Amino acid sequence: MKALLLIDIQNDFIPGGALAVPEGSAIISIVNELQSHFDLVIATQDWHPRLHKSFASQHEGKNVFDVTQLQGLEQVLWPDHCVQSTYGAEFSPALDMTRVEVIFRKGTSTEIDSYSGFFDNGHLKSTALAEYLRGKGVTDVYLVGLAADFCVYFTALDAIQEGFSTYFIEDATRAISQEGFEKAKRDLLDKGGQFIHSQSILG
Ligand code: VGL
Ligand code: ZN
Repeated sequence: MKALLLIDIQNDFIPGGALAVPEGSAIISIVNELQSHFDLVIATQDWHPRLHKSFASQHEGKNVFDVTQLQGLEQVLWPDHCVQSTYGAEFSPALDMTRVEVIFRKGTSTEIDSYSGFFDNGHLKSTALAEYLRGKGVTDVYLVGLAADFCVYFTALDAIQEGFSTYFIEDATRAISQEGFEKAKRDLLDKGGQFIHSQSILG
């Protein structure tokens, strides 16, 4: 069983949004086309409380994109984004959601960030995504969405660690930093992740 995971395709990560990923909207038509080629489609949604500690606005004297410590972990400080029940947190209106069976929300604890769809950044709490996928008989996980160097990367890392055959559909993702993405890609390849192009699925 093959599952397609749509990672954080939300207004705030698309040009015009609070934490826009360059060319973020370019992936959406590909993602929409890919969906019918999978047994199961799920989505993740970055879903932060208004005063989330990953926001630079919550740290006096700090600026957006500064790096600090949070819960003993290195933390990039982001612009306020994906605040629960705001337009920025909604899925892009261009994204086809009709085949999405379930939405896993993440980043809901104020004190810790959560890039992966499986766990928070400290691996303290699980979202139960792995159990959900195994319960559906999923063996292969295909990843698309935003951002390639953060939430897609960390979701892929956990997918590999959870024992799923993990495929990163490179042209259906975009990164915040190209340099960060190259590093993430090397790491995933080292760990057994596979990088493919949507063409190999769409034909
Ligand atoms: C993300 C930074 C902060 C992402 C989420 O979806 O990649 N990046 N929150
Ligand atoms: Zn976030």
